[in-house]
Amino acid sequence: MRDGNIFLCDYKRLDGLKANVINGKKQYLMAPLVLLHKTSDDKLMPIAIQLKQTPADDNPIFFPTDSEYDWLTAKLFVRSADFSEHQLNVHLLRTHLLAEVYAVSLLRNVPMVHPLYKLLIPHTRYTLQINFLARLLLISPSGVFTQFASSGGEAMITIMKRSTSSMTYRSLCMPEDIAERGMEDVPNYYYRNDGLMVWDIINSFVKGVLGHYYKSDAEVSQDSELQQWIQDIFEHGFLSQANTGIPQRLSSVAELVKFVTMVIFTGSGQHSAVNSGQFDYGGWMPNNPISLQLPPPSIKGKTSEATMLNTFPDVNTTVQGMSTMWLLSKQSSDFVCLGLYPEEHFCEEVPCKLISTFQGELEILSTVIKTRNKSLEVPYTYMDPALVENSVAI
Ligand SMILES: *[C@@H]1O[C@H](CO)[C@@H](O)[C@H](O)[C@H]1NC(C)=O
Ligand SMILES: CC(=O)N[C@H]1CO[C@H](CO)[C@@H](O)[C@@H]1O
Ligand SMILES: [Fe+2]
Repeated sequence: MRDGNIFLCDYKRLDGLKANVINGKKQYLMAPLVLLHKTSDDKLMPIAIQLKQTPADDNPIFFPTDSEYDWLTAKLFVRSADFSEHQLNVHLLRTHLLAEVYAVSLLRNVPMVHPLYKLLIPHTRYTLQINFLARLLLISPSGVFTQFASSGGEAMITIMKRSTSSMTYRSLCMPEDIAERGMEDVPNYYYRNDGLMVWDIINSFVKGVLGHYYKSDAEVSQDSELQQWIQDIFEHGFLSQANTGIPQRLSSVAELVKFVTMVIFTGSGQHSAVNSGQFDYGGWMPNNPISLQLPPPSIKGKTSEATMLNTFPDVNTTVQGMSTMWLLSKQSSDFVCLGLYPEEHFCEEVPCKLISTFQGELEILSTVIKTRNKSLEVPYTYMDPALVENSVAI
């Protein structure tokens, strides 16, 4: 621990929730704590799992040295908790719904001739449409998530409320998020390696474009349309909670550049990272169960292959999860990749040159990632700029 080799993954947001009823059967959703060890051969391995938050006699701490099915079952409940945390907080709230907030505020407050509009509008493409479909087909009372996920229905509302309360500006800015979570030095963490490079490239581009139009901090402070944009975001996206750290006003070019970088990164690299691998990692149900239908063992030594199979969701529940993840992981036929601006909102020389520099840097990064991938047993492709979409569109 002193060497910083021990990590904790805490699903506390799922504590005390009422799980769904599926096919007339009560389902089970845990709020696990997982300890991970960074081994000397650079792997991050789970070494202890406690499935409920409060220590108790009927809440054993599982170890890899327990029986095969005790340890497997404990891991299943962790992966199922991760399904809910990932889909509702990481994916739906922190990319889809935030992207919608940024887009709606742009449409409400910023005129088409404004440089912020020209810069951001391509990064809002299809976001309102896909969120309309997600509300209709996934989280409505008859939606796939509501019907087939252990956290569907009542639990979902509580998870969304808790997730909203836990949102901070720092956690949305990748460099700060990585530092805050102590993940700077974890080996083979390609999400971080690739994501920080994508962040930096977006940041230089945004700095160039906005620096061209705003020559001083005073010009930022005095731009009433820009100020209305951020105020609307603060009020309706972050419920006027100052402790989120979300700016209520933008008073310098640097603050503006950082916020706009976060907006573009959230809709592009971050969404791709949390969206495009859903089927790769979740299509195999035991790695990401949408629901589980037996309680976890409360004492050790009672599990078997049969109890594990009975814990799995029904086949007709599993296929609903699989097919949704398959659909959402597909690249759409009219995909526009990060940095392409076919609508040509900008026509002046400086921003046009900055766009072509941006595209050149993304292309280099794409080559670097493809080369790196060649030597990986499991390639990490989700932040390859050639595969990242400009906006939250699926
Ligand atoms: C889904 O499968 C379960 C378990 O096999 C079964 O009881 C239920 O009737 C099935 N539901 C539908 C809609 O076919
Ligand atoms: C998108 C991408 O670059 N994918 C490549 C990653 O590396 C593997 C080799 O391990 C290639 O097969 C992929 O095409
Ligand atoms: Fe998505």
